[in-house]
Amino acid sequence: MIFGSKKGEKNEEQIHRSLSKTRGGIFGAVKGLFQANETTDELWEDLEALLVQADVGINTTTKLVDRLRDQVKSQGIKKVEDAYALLKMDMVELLESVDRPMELWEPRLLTVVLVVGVNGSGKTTSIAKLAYYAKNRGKKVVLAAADTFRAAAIDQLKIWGDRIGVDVIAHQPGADPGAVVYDAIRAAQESRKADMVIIDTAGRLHTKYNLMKELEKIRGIAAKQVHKAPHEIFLVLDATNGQNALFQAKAFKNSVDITGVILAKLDGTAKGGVVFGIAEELGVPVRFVGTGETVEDFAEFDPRTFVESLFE
Ligand SMILES: Nc1nc2c(ncn2[C@@H]2O[C@H](COP(=O)(O)OP(=O)(O)OP(=O)(O)O)[C@@H](O)[C@H]2O)c(=O)[nH]1
Ligand SMILES: [Mg+2]
Repeated sequence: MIFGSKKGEKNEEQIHRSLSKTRGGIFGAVKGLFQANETTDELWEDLEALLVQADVGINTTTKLVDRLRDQVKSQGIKKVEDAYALLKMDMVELLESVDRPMELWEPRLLTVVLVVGVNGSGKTTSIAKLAYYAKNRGKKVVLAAADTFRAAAIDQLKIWGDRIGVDVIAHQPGADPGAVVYDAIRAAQESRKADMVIIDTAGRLHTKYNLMKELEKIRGIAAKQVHKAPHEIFLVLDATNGQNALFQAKAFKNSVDITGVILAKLDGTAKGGVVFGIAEELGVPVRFVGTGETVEDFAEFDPRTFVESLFE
């Protein structure tokens, strides 16, 4: 599978494999629409219905379909297959329009990554995957167990840390998450001589207000210790949650400056269209996708690979 992305063949294969349900289902049907003889109003209506069904979201669907219809008209496109090629191009363009340089791999003394998201979204697993991915790229990683709200969260992160051979800095359940972050950054700078700190945070507190205040505090602590930290704030979303994931994302985005999305459980959905809603409605790039339950099931997102894999 060579789509020509810069992220490598293994990466492409993982994205492709994780989209098998989506490809076999709704996007297979989208492809089928373009086997018609001509572009008709019915085609546009069916396309709209399928994209909404695929979790692309009404606003984003309307934009994509209106744009395509206008292009077909203004460019005098007659062949349905040309319209199909244009749809794919528009989809790639939409995803690329929110792309920007990733800070994660920029050379600096210490990179601090804050990971946020509601409980159950796949946050802890995604953190372990990201740590493992970075480790395989030669980075020394320290994990900060700053979800102190639930004892199980600390244990779970420690288990992952053991499994992938990455140090976890943790305090007791109920401890101040800010203190955990402070210690983790110090340990990374001093005893551990690490390149990257990845911070796990609570997904739920007594109130949403408390949660957002806590994230703000953690952010402030990191910023005082390390120049321009946190360098990335990744929001983990569950792809199987569709429009609900987008709704959650908006709530987080209003409080913290998310720099990218990690879309977990892409393999678990037959829809996959939420990626377009994230780009269009959040204006934030998807950076990584979770493609299964093992620590290796993780890929760097690439717009072209993603769009090609929806159909082919
Ligand atoms: N198939 C699949 N399952 C995943 C993926 N990522 C996470 N999971 C599963 O989703 C479940 C929840 O993942 P966690 O990482 O524990 O999620 P969390 O957000 O930390 O949830 P809490 O338990 O509330 O802390 C687990 O059973 C994971 O194995 C993925 O990319 N694909
Ligand atoms: Mg967790």
